[in-house]
Amino acid sequence: MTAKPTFYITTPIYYVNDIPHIGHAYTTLACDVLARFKRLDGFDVMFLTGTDEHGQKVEKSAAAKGKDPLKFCDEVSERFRELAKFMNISNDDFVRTTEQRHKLACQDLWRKLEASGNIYLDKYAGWYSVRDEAYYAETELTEGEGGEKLAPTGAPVEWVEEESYFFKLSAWEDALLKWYENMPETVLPKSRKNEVKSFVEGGLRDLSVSRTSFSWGVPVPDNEKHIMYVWIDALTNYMTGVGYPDVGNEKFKKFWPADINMVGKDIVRFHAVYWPAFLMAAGIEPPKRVFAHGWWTNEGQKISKSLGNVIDPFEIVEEFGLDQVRYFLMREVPFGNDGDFSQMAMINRINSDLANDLGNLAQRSLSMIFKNCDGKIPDVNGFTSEDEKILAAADNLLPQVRELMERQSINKAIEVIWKVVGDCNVYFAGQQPWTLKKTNPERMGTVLYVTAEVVRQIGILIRFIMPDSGHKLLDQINIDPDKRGFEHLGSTGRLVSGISLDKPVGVFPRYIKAEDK
Ligand code: ME8
Repeated sequence: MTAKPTFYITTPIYYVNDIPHIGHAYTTLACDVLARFKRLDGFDVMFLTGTDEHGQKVEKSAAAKGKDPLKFCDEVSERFRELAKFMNISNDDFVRTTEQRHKLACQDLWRKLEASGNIYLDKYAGWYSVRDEAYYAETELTEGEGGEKLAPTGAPVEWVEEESYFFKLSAWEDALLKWYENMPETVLPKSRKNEVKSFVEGGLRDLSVSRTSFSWGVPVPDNEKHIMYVWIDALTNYMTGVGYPDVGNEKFKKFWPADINMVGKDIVRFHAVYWPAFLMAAGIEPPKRVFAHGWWTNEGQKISKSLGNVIDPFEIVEEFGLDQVRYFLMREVPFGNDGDFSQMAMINRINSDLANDLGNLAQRSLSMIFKNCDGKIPDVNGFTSEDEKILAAADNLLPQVRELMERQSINKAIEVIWKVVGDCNVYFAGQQPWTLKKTNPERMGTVLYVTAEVVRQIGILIRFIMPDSGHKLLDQINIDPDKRGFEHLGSTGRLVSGISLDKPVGVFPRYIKAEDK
């Protein structure tokens, strides 16, 4: 048997200074959808997420709550794990940067950087933002209303002066520019690639990579006065997850380098400049792709704790349903662009795309089979050109969806699936099986067969977006659990006439506001 192709995808690891919100849920969900797609498409998948637990920001948050940092991290990290479970996320591992395996990975990477002459000891004097955990040049700063200095992100900065190790980032300018050029799709979307490219072209300064003024971090090997800069620590998690520093282990050999490091646009510089530079300097292959998606706002406003408009993913899932939220977040916005979360938009998607379009198509056709065909998938004696056209549309979906998913165009992939759902509704309405019931029951059977067959294929196809609902649709037509993979799409997996159905129950209920119920 030939080995399956592999696919390694990662989310950013989230800071535990705050509880999870919709932005975190979004990134993790997008990775889940990509990972599930690949698994269904026959790949051996490794999907990693986790929490970023070191650094000043986390240390300060723990202190503000009067908690021991590790205890504080345990609690918040657990919340991120719960969210993953709650949202049916299929991650294969969950890395915490306070784990011993991660400390070993960081220290090994550090040693490699030191041994290759890429790290030196000096003194740092400059601006630092704890909120962003980032260093800024004087020229990048702006002035706040009270005359205070602010980072380009609006975060406050403080002056830091301390002995520090530096990474020779300046030496990696050419290598990075070549990497962007030779691997044109290594940073996506293109606009993000242009952004990092011009940042590098503007000249890179060496990067301070250790701190001595606090202790919540991974100690620098052989100089424990220093802890590693939280970003060198955090980025290394992508290697920890596949067993680094043991590069001879099966996982590392199989999955490195990652196919996609998925991030939000806020942290593209860390991932598409610092990270590949660290790796190249250590003689390790950089990721195949860094994809930076867009930013969600809430009813048009920036999401922020101080504005009090943070969207709790647990709450919206309770309110609207898990698969409904998964569908909305993936369908609403072209992946890569910014998006706005609005209750109206969510309700529209639930009631129109899910309840009306797909839900009704399944419910109407399967109910007719249940009532009028003895509860069995009807026999077919030949197809008309209209039947063949809609069957072909369903049969041809996978290659189109696959091509779009290769570029992480998740919303477009959903659109092409829903185009067939729409076309099938038009087919169903046009064929009028309810009229055929009296005039030509055999033809009615064929129309119902064709519609149920399209529903079967859609049920399999939507499993990467809405795993539970996909299964529920397939349960309605009693599809064998081991016949639900992508290899059963198309004409080879056609519905078998004579299969008995149970009484169909709706899979996608309409959303009705509590006060209107
Ligand atoms: O940056 N819209 O962690 P973090 C969309 N620990 N995505 C959003 C979002 C929004 N409004 N808000 C947050 C860190 N995100 C580091 C990462 S990785 C080695 C270390 C998502 O908790 C988005 O993916 O601040 C963003 O990049 C990430 O959460 C930032 O999470």
